[in-house]
Amino acid sequence: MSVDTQRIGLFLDNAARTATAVPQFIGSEAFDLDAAYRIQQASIAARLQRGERIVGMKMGFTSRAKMVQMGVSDMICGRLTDAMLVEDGGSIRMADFVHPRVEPEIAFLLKRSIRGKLTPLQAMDAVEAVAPALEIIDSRYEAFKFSLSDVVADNSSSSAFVVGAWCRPDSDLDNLGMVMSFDGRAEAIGSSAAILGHPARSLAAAARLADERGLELEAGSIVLAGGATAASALRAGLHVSLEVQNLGFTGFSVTE
Ligand code: OOG
Ligand code: MG
Repeated sequence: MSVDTQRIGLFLDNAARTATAVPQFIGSEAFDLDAAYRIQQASIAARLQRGERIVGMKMGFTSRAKMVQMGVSDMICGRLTDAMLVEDGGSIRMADFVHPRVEPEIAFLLKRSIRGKLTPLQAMDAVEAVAPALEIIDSRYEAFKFSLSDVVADNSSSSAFVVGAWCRPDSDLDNLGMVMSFDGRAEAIGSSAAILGHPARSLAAAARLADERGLELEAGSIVLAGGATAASALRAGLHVSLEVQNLGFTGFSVTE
């Protein structure tokens, strides 16, 4: 059975652009993971055609909390574009999303391209800076329900992200406290250790996934290591902030 990856890619891109929920691909419409990454590529091509620029990659399902929340158990990746980047302290509009959620993450900035099989230490060697980050995920599927292939096709729910001030990568990242707050009250508390035991492992996995899927992770790219806790639903009026021990703060507001 051949899958029309181009058509589905444009369909999902349109769902994202118009903030419209769509049904999952089930039964005879279902496709495998290879097709899902080709669909993701087709949806990204549509963004590039509109003038967006790739700025990096996000890793998904790198913590148990995320895997359990979404009922999947494999790591995935998605692409980040400049249009998804929200200024630190800036705001997003609920109207631009279907049913957005937010999760606390750690971001890496690369000074060299990485690709293929690397140890976490080798991957860290290519890091220019690290920062606290909040990822706003927004599945285009109804009720935020999907199979692994569905979510990969939907660019792994990428929709927006906020990155705090960059820090030198010398502080050890292996067990940093992470507190995500809603209106100043702790909403989710975790540790960077929740991300594969150490976020550098997620970076090494990103290099491997990029290689497997023919993607580039060039110098200057941002890599989001994956949510350290389950994601929380957003609503208009909220102010969201994240403090990561030793790395500092980031945050944003939500309007209607
Ligand atoms: C898929 C994206 C997963 C993460 O950090 O684990 C992800 C989703 O949960 O909708 O971004
Ligand atoms: Mg994420």
